[in-house]
Amino acid sequence: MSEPMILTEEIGRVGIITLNRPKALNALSGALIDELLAALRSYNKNPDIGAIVLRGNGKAFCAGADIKEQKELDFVGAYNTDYLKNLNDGIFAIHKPIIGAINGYALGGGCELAMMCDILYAGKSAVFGQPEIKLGTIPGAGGTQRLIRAIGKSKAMHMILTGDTIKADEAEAAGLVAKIFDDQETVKEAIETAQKIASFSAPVIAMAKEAVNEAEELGLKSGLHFESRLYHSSFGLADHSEGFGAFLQKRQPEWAHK
Ligand code: CO8
Repeated sequence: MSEPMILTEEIGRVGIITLNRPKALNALSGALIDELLAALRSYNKNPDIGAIVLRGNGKAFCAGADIKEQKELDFVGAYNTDYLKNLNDGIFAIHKPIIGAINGYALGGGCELAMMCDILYAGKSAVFGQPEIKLGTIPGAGGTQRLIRAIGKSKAMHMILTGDTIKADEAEAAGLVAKIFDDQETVKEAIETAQKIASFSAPVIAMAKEAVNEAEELGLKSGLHFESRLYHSSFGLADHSEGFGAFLQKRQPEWAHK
């Protein structure tokens, strides 16, 4: 029997998803993406899971779209099947926070997959890049859109037009990743942070994630309006009453909705 391309494990309220094609540096084949989305959707609807950690097995987080698979596609084949478009759409629909724990290469679609996560932790070995230009194509899963938001136009343009990579320390300085660690600590730290996030009220965490993500879609006025609406909605939750009451009574809150 062939190895599953995605491994899952639960620690407390955290679901850990591992890309498991180490011999191909976890390249994103259509089959791997289907398994990845199934695992994410399963955790998304599991009330025992509050946050998700995404990592890669072996020396790469992910080396991008499967080059052998993409080589076989022409324009019509890619267009008619919306090739790999399901990844962006599928991850966009996940309400629970996803922390990317990046060790080694995050290239092309791998860098784009990392940027689909909500928080990025990187090991010192991490290398980020959009090398598609060297293959005669361009980033196809958000690289031209998300990288500019993460690190600004000049650095994003430099990476995309030259195919040059950046290492973990530069990625942290540029704001692409939240924190860097020794490689062996990356996943552990990501899980600890995910446990912390999962300990808060689940609907409030989902609201916060949605509001932050909307900032990328909306102008400031609409974004502030959207935030205000969600903020006021949170007043209707039992967890709002509990959180404020617990603070005033100098005790730890007990969330009704985890
Ligand atoms: N696809 C398929 N196989 C790959 C890929 C890939 N992207 N990357 C590496 N592999 C395979 C190699 O072919 C090799 O297989 P084999 O042992 O059978 O020859 C194995 O993984 C190990 O790779 P290397 O021997 O090359 O390992 P090195 O340590 O020498 O080099 C590198 C590591 C630098 C990461 C190198 O493998 C490399 O440059 N890989 C390609 C990276 C790249 O160009 N990625 C962009 C791909 S295009 C893309 O992602 C478009 C985005 C589209 C959107 C995706 C949405 C989901």
